[in-house]
Amino acid sequence: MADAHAAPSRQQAAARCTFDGLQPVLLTISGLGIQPNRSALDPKRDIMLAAQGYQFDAAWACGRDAINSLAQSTLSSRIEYDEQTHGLRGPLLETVLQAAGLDIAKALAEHHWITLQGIDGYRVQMPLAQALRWRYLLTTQMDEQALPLGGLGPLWAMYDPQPLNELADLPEKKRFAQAVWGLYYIQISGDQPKA
Ligand SMILES: Nc1nc2c(c(=O)[nH]1)N[C@H]1C(S)=C(S)[C@@H](COP(=O)(O)O)O[C@H]1N2
Ligand SMILES: [Mo]
Repeated sequence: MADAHAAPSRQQAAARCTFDGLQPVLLTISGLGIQPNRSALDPKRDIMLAAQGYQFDAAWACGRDAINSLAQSTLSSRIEYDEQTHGLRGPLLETVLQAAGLDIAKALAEHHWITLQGIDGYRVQMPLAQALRWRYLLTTQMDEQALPLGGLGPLWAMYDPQPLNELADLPEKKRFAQAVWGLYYIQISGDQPKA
């Protein structure tokens, strides 16, 4: 699954993922195979991560410029909120995981799991293989407008349910249960995590 874009994306994102204090971190990724650029979760500062039961010794974190520096993809999908078709844009989940140093082929071979955590406490857990097959887009824009915090953003983990067999029989509103708005944290684990 690793592609030709992996190496430049990784360098670019890593270079731009310096903590100069000017850009808030939008996304933190921890777990097996992630190449960290920040230290352990500090329960006195990482308040929401701690409140939602997480802990880690190290993690990769990045701001908006790093996300926007990655190869961008688009997705045109009906969305359940207004039942209209919209154009979504952002990097693929796979691209972001590569930027965070994950060796995708190795993680797949080892049957790793992924957790997608939203700011409101909602989370989705599935095998990494499924998440990549679903081609999650870490959506930053809808119809050329940045997704706001307090709305669906700043990151919305969205997929196109249309080609996915396991979702095809569900009523439209039920097809988006695994699309996490307000995504701010991703965890990679070796086994199915505790729900
Ligand atoms: N962050 C977050 N994402 C979420 C949810 C949620 O409660 N919080 N609900 C999920 C479910 S079950 C569905 S059907 C769709 C739409 O739910 P919503 O109206 O709560 O956004 O978003 C999904 N993503
Ligand atoms: Mo739902």
